[in-house]
Amino acid sequence: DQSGLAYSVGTTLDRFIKLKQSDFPFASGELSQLLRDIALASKIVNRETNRAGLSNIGGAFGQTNVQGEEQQKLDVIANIRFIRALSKGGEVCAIVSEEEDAVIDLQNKSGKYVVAIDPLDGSSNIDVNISIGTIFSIYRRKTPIGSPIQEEDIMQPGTEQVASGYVLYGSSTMLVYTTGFGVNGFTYEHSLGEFFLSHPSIQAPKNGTIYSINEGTQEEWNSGIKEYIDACKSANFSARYIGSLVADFHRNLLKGGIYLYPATQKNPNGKLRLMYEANALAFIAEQAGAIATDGTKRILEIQPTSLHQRTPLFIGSEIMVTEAVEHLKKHQ
Ligand code: AHM
Ligand code: MG
Repeated sequence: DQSGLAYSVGTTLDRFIKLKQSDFPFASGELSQLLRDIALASKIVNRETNRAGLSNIGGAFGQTNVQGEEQQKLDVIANIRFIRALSKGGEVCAIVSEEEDAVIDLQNKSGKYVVAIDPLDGSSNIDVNISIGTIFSIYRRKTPIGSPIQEEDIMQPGTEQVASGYVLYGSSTMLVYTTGFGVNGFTYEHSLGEFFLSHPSIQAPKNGTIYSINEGTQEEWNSGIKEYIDACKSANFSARYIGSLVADFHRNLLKGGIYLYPATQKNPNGKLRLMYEANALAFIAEQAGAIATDGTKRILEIQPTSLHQRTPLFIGSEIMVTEAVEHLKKHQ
């Protein structure tokens, strides 16, 4: 990091991104612009999220109906907003979204980046005013710029990410991202409409006392998971589970903890999606000194074979995840 002295807590996201461009000596600024596009879309989604409880009340904001969008569900709105921002920015050639069955080929001859995104994760929490999030991964396309998009441009393992991040729409709205040079978190200041650096160089605690798993599925766990969760209980750890991956991950990243979504009978490969949920958070976890695995393998090394493929996910503090994996291995 050549710009260490040039920013501090309170630096705006825009300025931070500009300063950090020196991390990529030959970069032309497109990745920086892409990150700004994502930040802008997240501000719009944040606005919609904040008034979600009112958004079915016709005319409550004295606004004209933007193509009927106010009447749509928030995850659909978020999808529209992010796709629009990514299409208009000009840096992106293809998008993979949780909300779309197929790859969106933007037919953009100059775009060199591929984005995988879950525009609004934690869908069961949207209608009940609980934290939700956006998760994104950015890849450089493999084939030459201007040529038709190929499978190899899309199906890249997480190790190939050039940046990833999430937005947490919580008690504060935060944007946390990495470009492979550590993890930084920004808090949104509503009245100024800006993200400010609030959590520089996030380091995950090596150990923790929080475990996050949907215990309602316990009858479907294998013996390794059962044993590990029993060990958490014997140690008097705290159970914390919001049911929004971003919120559960963020808390554990800052406080120390483990998030587990194992294989269950209903979801034999786990529930979470590799390309736009697990990979982005795994990149951030590793950059912050934490771990992400599917139980046998580093998440980032899984070669995707289909767009919406699922993976078991064990992510969080190094010591806790390592111990969970030991229990899993014992029962294999
Ligand atoms: P979604 O993409 O439909 O919102 O589902 C993903 C969410 C995650 O945010 C969360 O961690 C998990 O599903 C919760 O699942 P469950 O309700 O099975 O515990
Ligand atoms: Mg999701």
